[in-house]
Amino acid sequence: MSSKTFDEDHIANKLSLFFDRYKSKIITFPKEKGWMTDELYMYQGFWFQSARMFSIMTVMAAQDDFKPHPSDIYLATQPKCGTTWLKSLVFAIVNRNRYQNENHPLLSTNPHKLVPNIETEVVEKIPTYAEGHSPRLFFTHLPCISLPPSILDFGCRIVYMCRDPKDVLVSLFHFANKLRGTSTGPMTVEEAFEKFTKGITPHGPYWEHVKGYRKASLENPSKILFLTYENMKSDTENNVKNLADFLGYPFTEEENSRGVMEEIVSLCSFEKLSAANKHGDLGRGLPNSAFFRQGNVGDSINYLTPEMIQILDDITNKEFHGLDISF
Ligand code: PAP
Repeated sequence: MSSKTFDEDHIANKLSLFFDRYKSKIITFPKEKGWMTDELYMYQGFWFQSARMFSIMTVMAAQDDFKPHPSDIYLATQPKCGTTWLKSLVFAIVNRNRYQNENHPLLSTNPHKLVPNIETEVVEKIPTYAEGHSPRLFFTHLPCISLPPSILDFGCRIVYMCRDPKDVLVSLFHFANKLRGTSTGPMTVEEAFEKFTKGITPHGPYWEHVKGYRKASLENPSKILFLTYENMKSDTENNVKNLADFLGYPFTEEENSRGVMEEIVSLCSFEKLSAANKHGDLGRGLPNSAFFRQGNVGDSINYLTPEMIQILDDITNKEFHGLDISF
């Protein structure tokens, strides 16, 4: 008898259905060796994984099958730019009248389970948080150009968070090595650096992904909020206040007097969330703890050489010139 659960069977069937649907297209795409999976495929100018839930297949299925609503809120990042933190903050802000702090879902459930991803929503069968909630809250790693078009046409609100590419590289390097099978063996920092600078990362090139959302946010600031991990770290309270205003959930005077915003900041802190996610997993070999390593700014200095840092800073300065992005 199979040891797999019903949901795993459902997911496997859905993924194989998508594989049949898209394989004739996928085999024509450029490919490169991946970080965590065998291959990355280039589609619409970006690299997508060949397997796992965030893959070229679920990206294409999300574009074909996902149905946005005008009132939806979308969170977007590249991997390792603060996804888990952003999901928890927005979930806590939007649902602050629904849950009490002592039995808040964030203290027992990984933020990735609380805010569904549009790439995986088309695969999962289990009812998600989004069902029966208005506004629906979704997350995506998709680049701006690859979003299902009605998200932008409807003028849905989007919150994008990016992070200093040097720290993204190092965070991704650790994450990938945690997830790589023993047969593949760990990758070296040099390998990771080479891939990253060439733009070969899941959902990369890093710089193109950021530029797509940055330009869209400059054109439409009332609909697309652009945040950086570093700024969120250095001034969490002001950022959370702005985030609540942008989402249409401003803190009231009465809430301010009760310190509700400060409670949300504390609930979503690295310390609280990492303690709540010490055990358990998201299924498919992904431990909850893999999303909590250090949560600091500037850890890259401990892994990258001064030459590597200089090269990455030079690329970033050139690519982001005139876009008013600083870390
Ligand atoms: P994902 O895109 O794969 O979901 P994501 O959450 O963006 O991953 O990245 C994890 C990073 O966010 C880790 O960074 P590090 O490797 O440099 O330490 C993780 O520690 C950090 N992180 C997770 N939760 C928080 C938090 N509540 N506050 C600050 N940083 C956090």
